[in-house]
Amino acid sequence: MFQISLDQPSLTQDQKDTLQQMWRRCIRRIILSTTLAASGHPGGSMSSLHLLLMLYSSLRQRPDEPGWAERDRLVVSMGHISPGVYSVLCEFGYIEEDNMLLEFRQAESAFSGHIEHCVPGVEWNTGNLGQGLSAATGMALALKLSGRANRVFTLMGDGEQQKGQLSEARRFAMKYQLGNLVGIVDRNHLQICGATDRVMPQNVRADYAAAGWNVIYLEDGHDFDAIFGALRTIHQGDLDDRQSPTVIVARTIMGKGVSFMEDQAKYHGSPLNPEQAARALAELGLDNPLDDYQKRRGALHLFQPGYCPAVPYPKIDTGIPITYDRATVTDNRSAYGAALEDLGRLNNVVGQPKVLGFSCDLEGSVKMNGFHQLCPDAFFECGIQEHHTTTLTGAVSKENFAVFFSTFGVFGVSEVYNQQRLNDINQTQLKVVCTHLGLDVGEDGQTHQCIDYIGLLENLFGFQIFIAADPNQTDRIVRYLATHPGNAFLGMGRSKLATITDANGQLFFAGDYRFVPGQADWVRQGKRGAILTHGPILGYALEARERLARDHQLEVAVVNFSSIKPLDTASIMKAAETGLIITAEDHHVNTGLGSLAATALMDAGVSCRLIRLGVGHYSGSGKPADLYQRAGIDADGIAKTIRAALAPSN
Ligand SMILES: Cc1ncc(C[n+]2csc(CCOP(=O)(O)OP(=O)(O)O)c2C)c(N)n1
Repeated sequence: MFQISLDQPSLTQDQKDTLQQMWRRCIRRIILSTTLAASGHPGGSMSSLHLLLMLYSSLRQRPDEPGWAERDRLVVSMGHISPGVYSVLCEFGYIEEDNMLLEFRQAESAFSGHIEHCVPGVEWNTGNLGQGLSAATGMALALKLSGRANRVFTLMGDGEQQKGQLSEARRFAMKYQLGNLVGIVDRNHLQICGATDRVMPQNVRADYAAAGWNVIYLEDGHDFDAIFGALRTIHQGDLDDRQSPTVIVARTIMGKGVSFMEDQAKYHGSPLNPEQAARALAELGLDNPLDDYQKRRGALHLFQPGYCPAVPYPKIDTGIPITYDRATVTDNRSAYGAALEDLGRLNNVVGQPKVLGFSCDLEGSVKMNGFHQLCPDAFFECGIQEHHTTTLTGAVSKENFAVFFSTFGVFGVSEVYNQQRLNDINQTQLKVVCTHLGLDVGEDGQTHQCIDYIGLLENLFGFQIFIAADPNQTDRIVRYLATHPGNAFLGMGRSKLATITDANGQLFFAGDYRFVPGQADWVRQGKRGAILTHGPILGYALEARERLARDHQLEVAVVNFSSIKPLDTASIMKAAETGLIITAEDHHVNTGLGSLAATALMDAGVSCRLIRLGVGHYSGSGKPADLYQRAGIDADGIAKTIRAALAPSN
């Protein structure tokens, strides 16, 4: 494999000739692939091509072992330059040219319009601009924590610099002194709608400098010598501040290499038609195999199998669960904090943490302070920068750490839904533990009431969704999360809750209890109906049940759905045997457990009366008990609904 050492003083003529030949093969692939697909982004790909070639030439990498732990990471943040990335990957033995040209943008192919990590050599799926720097920052933090000397590079667009998440990432990288992080900005001064200065003026270099980064400016981002020089400067540590991250801002030309494409915003996202492609290839003195590929593309699907990178996950000792007795009344978030502290005590040694905690200026509220005090090198205060933190923590979670990110539900899910979605797509292993869910936020009012988390997270195929009912269950779910790879959400409210007991008065979520995803908790049995619930409403449901049994001889079952995804549909069917299901939840009534139960019943063709209770509108400020009463999901509301449903005339 062609490899350039950054220890050598300068590029040799041989190396420059080789790079130039590579460039010619790559520009040919960019033109051919986009014209064959009749879509794609040739302009930006050509703009970044010299940068990509020099980067891949000097990365620490093993193409035959793409997941090699000691590799440098390269996050290409503008996923739309996929033709450029794939072209270069062909040069370094990651993929085959024929596969790329025949499959680019075809259904089922790994070679999507925006880069995906199922192509070996691609580190992170991108396409939603503005997130690559955060992902790279996460990788850089993880490598630093692991004591590894490798670097993380991220190539970004200049239009992309307009995204606010980049400012968040810059500040974080500076605060945590990520000297192993290098940003490269393809400064072609164009974006989809024209000149970057017209679309949205910005001073890219000043923005990085203001955040404290080292800034290197290249007047010609197509000059291999200059790019090599900048990378070498960083490698040699010849910087104003070696502990700080560095950005290379490289002046480039959109469509570089083909006269009629150069500096034309149009070619950001428009391919050449076959005649134009023929003209471009002729101008470059390259052959034109379009017809041949066109025929083969229609007739043959090679389909490179998607590469599935193995993602490491640490071995975590979960210790012994803490049991909160019946006399204890505490909040689930304190139980979370205590369990996390336990995990830190059992698994983290100074300088070598395995369990990491991140929060966004809400450390005390989400009860991470005990963990922070115990493991100061494993806790990261990210400031009010949730978009960055979501992507950052996702990236760290793929680097052999158990990562807990905590904030209020409204900031960890609703605010950053798309970042969580990209984490899902990137198959991260993040544990999102959110407090202050639903109306249980204290008296903060509408803006803080996260009543949509189930509906939102249900869209994310890989996220498990758990909700804790009491401190004992919280403790056990947290320990479960720590040992299981994959993305998971654990939600809880703010209030103090009594521990849940069984019909005999014994603690329900202690002793032999084990948290099992996809298994609902039958807290009470009953034949006249079944209340399906979760979180803080479980206590109210139990109270409603006791009243109905005592005062009206109506015995209904109470089933707690701590696992929303996977969902225990068998328990829903069993509940349906009673003839009446009431779902009661501190969640938007149309997108929570009630809707999931309705769908499950319909899917199974099971007919049962279903009454859905939940939050029907934005609620005001108030104590949760008062808000629950108004929403009809307190004990009174639930009991009344059941009585009415079971009244003889009904
Ligand atoms: C968050 C987000 N908003 C909008 C888009 C649509 N989009 C794709 S590329 C692009 C322009 C990017 O400009 P630049 O970063 O300069 O890349 P270049 O044009 O140089 O390839 C836009 C707006 C997107 N992909 N992501």
